[in-house]
Amino acid sequence: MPTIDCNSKEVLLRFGVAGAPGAGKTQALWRLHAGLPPELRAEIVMRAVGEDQIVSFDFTPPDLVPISGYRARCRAITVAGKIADPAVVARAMADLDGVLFVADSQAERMQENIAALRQIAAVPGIAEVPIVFLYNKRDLPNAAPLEHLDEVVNRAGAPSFATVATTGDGLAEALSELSRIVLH
Ligand SMILES: Nc1nc2c(ncn2[C@@H]2O[C@H](COP(=O)(O)OP(=O)(O)OP(=O)(O)O)[C@@H](O)[C@H]2O)c(=O)[nH]1
Ligand SMILES: [Mg+2]
Repeated sequence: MPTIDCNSKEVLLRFGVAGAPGAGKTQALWRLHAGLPPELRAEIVMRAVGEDQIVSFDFTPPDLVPISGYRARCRAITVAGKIADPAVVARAMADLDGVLFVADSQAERMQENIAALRQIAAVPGIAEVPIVFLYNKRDLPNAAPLEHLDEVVNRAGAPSFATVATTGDGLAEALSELSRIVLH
């Protein structure tokens, strides 16, 4: 559920960036940040929780008009690197308003994609939260066809975008779709 701050007249939304190890979550987060106009984004914040690190930044979605004087402030959140404590992921991914799921397009990574989907699906309340898929690493020669990803990771037919997180291709479109779904 969005948090409403009546003092600053802001609606706070939490977007989780989830996906298999090495799928491109960190790259996607940094590229999304770099792609936003500086006046619409705050600095990237890295917070250590035990041995794990939560990476996040706040932004105002572009092309968004204030509703009854309230502005949306969004926070993109991911957990960095090898996960030492799964409870840290569960906490970082709690109370989300939207999920960007980064799927690794490489044919041999489908089991890892499925395992990561199961992990996010286990977060309480997540079934009601809008999800947008990033079919990432489209530049690699061993990328599976998009239709294969639809079948394997996205049976429900949620919106999906072909992305290359290292160049930023497709990321802004995916974020803008998620913001649109969550805010409308
Ligand atoms: N060719 C290619 N490489 C990518 C792409 N996205 C990410 N990578 C590479 O894949 C590796 C993993 O990317 P990360 O962004 O660290 O992935 P991650 O999901 O954050 O990984 P963990 O935090 O370790 O789970 C890095 O070497 C990236 O440069 C892509 O679209 N194309
Ligand atoms: Mg990472």
